[in-house]
Amino acid sequence: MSPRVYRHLEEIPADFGPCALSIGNFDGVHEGHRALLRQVVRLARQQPDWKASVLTFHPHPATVVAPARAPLLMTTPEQRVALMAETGIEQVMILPFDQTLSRLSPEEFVRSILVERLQARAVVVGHNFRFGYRAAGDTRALEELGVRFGLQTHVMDVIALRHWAVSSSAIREAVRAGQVSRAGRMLGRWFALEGQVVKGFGIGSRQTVPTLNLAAETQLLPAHGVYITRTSDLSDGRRWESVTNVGRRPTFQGEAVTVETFLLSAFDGRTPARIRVEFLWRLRGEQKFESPEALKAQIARDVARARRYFALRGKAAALRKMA
Ligand code: RBF
Ligand code: MG
Repeated sequence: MSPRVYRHLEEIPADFGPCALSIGNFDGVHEGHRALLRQVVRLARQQPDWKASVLTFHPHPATVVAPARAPLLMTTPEQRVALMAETGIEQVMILPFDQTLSRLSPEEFVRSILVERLQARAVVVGHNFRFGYRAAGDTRALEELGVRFGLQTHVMDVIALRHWAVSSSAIREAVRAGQVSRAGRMLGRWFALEGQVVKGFGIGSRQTVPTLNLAAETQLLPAHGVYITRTSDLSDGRRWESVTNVGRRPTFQGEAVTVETFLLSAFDGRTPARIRVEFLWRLRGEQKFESPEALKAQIARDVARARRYFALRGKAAALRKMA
C-alpha cells in the first residue's frame, strides 16, 4: 500500500490521528531511519486506532535557516515516501519548511503541530534530534514536553555498522568521495540516481560507445569517475548490467557534468524514458585521453572488469543458494 501523502497543514484530515509519528528529514531513508520507522509501525500496530505516520520537511530546513550549510540531497520527497512505504508507514506529512515554521519555539512546535494538528500520541526520534527555533529543543526537551502534553517519546540510538555511525551526512560524504559500495552498506541498498534520459551530444555513438544520459532529479553525485552500475527502466522494470561515467568528459573538452551509462547488453525495443542507476563499485577516476580511440580501448577494459564483477556475484549467489 502506498502511504497517503499531505503537503500542507490545511490538507490534514480530522482522522489523521491518533498516530505514532517519526519526525525528521529522512534523506536517503537509510538503515538508521528504517529502524525509527519500524518502531513507529510497531507502536501503531499495538493500538487499534493509531496510524503509522511520518512528519518530514521540504525544502530541507537548512535551505531556509542556513542556506550556506544546506546539504546536497540524495532523495526527492517522492523517493523518500516510496522508501518509507516499504516499512509499513501509512501516512506522510511533507511539511513545507518556511520562515514561520522555523520561528516556532520547541513548545509551540510540539503543541500546535504534533499534538493539535497531527494528533500524535507517540513520537520516535533519533538521539540527535533537534527542533524548534534555532534548534533550541533536544530530546530532553521533547521528553519534558511529551509529559506535559500526553505524548510518549521514544529516543533511539544511532545504528552503527562496523564502526561507522550511520547518518545521512556520513553517506553523503562517502558518495562524494566515490565510496559508493560503503554508502550502499549504510543505506541498506545501493546508492542510486533516478531521472529522465536526455539527449547527449551524439559523440558516443560515433566515436566511443552509445550511452543513456541521465538528468538526475537529486543534487548529490558520486565523485567524478567510472562505476559498475545496474540500470533499470522505471516504467517497466527492465534491468541491465552497466558501467557509468560521472564527470566532464575531459577527452572531449566537456564542460557540463554528465552521468552517462553504457549498458552491457543491448535493449530491444524502446529506449527507456526514465531510469534508475544503482552504483555498485567504483572502477577508476575520470581521465583525459589523447584520442577517442584510446578512451574507447579503456572503456572496453572497464566493461571487461564489470563483466567479471557480475560473473563473480552470480557465482557467489549460486553458492549461497546451495548452502
Ligand atoms: N570520458 C573521458 O573524457 N574520460 C574518461 O575517462 C571517460 N570514461 C568513460 C567510461 C565509461 C564506461 C563511459 C560510458 C564513458 C566514459 N567517458 C569518459 C565519457 C565519454 O567521453 C562519453 O561517453 C562520450 O564522449 C559520449 O558522450
Ligand atoms: Mg551519450
